[in-house]
Amino acid sequence: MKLLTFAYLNLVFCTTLFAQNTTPKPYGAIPSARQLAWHNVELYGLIHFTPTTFEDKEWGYGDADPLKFNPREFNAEQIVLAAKAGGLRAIILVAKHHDGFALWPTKTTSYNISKSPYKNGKADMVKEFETAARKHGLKFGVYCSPWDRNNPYYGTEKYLSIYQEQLRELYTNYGPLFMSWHDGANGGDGYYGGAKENRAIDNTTYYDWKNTWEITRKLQPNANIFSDVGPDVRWVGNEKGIAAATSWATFTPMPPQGKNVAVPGQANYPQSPTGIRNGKYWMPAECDVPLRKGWFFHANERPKTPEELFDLYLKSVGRGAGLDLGLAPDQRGILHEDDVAALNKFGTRLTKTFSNNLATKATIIASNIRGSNFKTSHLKDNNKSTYWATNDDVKSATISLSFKTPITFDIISLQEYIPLGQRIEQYHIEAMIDGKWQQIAQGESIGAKRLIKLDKPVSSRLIRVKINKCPAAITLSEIGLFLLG
Ligand code: FUL
Ligand code: CA
Repeated sequence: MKLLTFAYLNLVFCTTLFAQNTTPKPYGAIPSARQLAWHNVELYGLIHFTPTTFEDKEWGYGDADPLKFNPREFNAEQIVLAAKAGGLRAIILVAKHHDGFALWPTKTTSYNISKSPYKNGKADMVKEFETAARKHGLKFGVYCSPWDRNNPYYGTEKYLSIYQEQLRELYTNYGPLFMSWHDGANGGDGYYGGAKENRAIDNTTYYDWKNTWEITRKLQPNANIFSDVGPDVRWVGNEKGIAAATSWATFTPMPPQGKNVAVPGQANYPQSPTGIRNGKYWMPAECDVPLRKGWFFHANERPKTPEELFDLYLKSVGRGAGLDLGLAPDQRGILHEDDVAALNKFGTRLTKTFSNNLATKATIIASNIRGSNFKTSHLKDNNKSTYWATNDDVKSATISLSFKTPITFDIISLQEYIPLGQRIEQYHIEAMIDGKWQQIAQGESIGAKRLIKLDKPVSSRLIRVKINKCPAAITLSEIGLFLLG
């Protein structure tokens, strides 16, 4: 009995001494609840459809006759369903582009949908998109261009209150928004109520972003504000749809030389694709890219192929960023058949590939386990909120996966437990091939998700993930091994 008590006490002592069952301390900047919800979306769409579509332009001058905006077959559900088939989990509607035409019956300007023949001027297209998106389980967001080439007051103080009122209308009448998207193009030539002139603004002060974004926070507290400089989601710095191979979700927006504030339109672009290791804020990148060449529909352009889209997915979502795919309805008011087909094939490929995680069949052991709350089975339970972690002083570790029979895979997926920050700085992956350990992949950043596509499929019974460098206890919430479908 005495011996047993001693053994028991010893066990308790050792467990408390060596195993840490408490949550690791966060490292660096961490995501807010609204940003975590954004990370779950991963893939979404950006819809451009205004009179500009009927002019075959990319930037409407602001003088298009609203009578031109007459999409006879407009069908928000067709567009939303095509997006959904492509694996998109949300859509952002350009409610007003640079041409200034509002797709909703705004009180702020007469240049809006009520002047178009569509539904005899009785329509609200923002509502139609919102309703269709929610009906099919997609989140909804809006883009309202700060630059307005139609508005006679653009450039004056009065326009700022018009713009802010437009945001208020959009934030009040269309349910909870997952994103409020702000482009950085502002100032230049335009129609401006007939003035037809060039109007320059000082973009460091004109839009009063601090107070303008207060409106977002107040009316849509869960909406992620996107711009060149965040504050929730930053522009990746290109419109190619790709983040850098090493990508950090942290960022410190910096003013360009000679300026003292960082605002949309003049961000620190060189570091946008990579982010900044140990940057001050959690500010993950969004990779925006149109499905076709332009953001608006042009009959002479073709959609990207499903293969190209999958590659972009690997280089955006697979680098911890979001992929925002531009969808351009044509003059009928629906997505072209070719776009529907491309989205459909892309979506099928995503489902086929990622629905079968071969790692779930593995026995997984790790060189260190923080405690029973952080066991290795958490790495394959298809649940981002459970994770494996090491003790505080263990900053490199090996996770070994063994299978009864060899598995064949060509995509590796790793996910950090990001509520505690982006921690891992270097890793490599090995597989036992022909009786020898061979390195099959290596990299630096992981973050929300890392997808690594191998040049050719690997067949093996033993795979190990080595985390070589981490400034704090390591956390990993999921490991996936997939074969391209
Ligand atoms: C840019 C705009 O100038 C383009 O027209 C497009 O809307 C793109 C998504 O954002 O800043
Ligand atoms: Ca998990």
